[in-house]
Amino acid sequence: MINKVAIIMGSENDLSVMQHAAEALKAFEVAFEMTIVSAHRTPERMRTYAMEAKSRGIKVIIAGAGGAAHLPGMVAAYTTLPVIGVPVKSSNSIDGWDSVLSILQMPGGVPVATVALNGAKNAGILAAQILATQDEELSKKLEVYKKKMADDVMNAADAMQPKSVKIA
Ligand code: RP5
Repeated sequence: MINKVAIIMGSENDLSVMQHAAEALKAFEVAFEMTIVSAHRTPERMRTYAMEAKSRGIKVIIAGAGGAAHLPGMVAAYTTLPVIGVPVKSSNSIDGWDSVLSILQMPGGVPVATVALNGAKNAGILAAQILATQDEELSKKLEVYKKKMADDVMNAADAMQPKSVKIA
């Protein structure tokens, strides 16, 4: 099976956040690969990885990084694949805003679809939704997922409603 999504991260220490993207993709049975690609510690690996991803069959790249989080933007510079950026609150983050703004504020021309701080779950779901534009079976799985979310809310709302009290 060809991996359709690549999950990359700047450090093994990002894994506790980035694994949520992997879990989302697993839930929708989307084949993915996951590895460490550091923009500043392995710049040549980053360049090669980004340039070769498309020819290997990858359709979407999810890239997570913390602090001065340049990995998603630099990967986006080397590929025409959609790149989803996950700002990670890491050991070198000030408060997380550094990672958010580093990934979010890409100059015009090189987009990175940025999710919330530590929002790797949404990155996985968004990657599945991008693939689902060309995959009706996957689209149906996403519809089921959304329906379950709505059902869960309605069940919680029902449980919250005060039951009528019988007065003796
Ligand atoms: C970034 O620096 C990584 O994405 C990580 O979030 C952060 C800190 O890296 P480590 O020092 O924990 O390896 O490149």
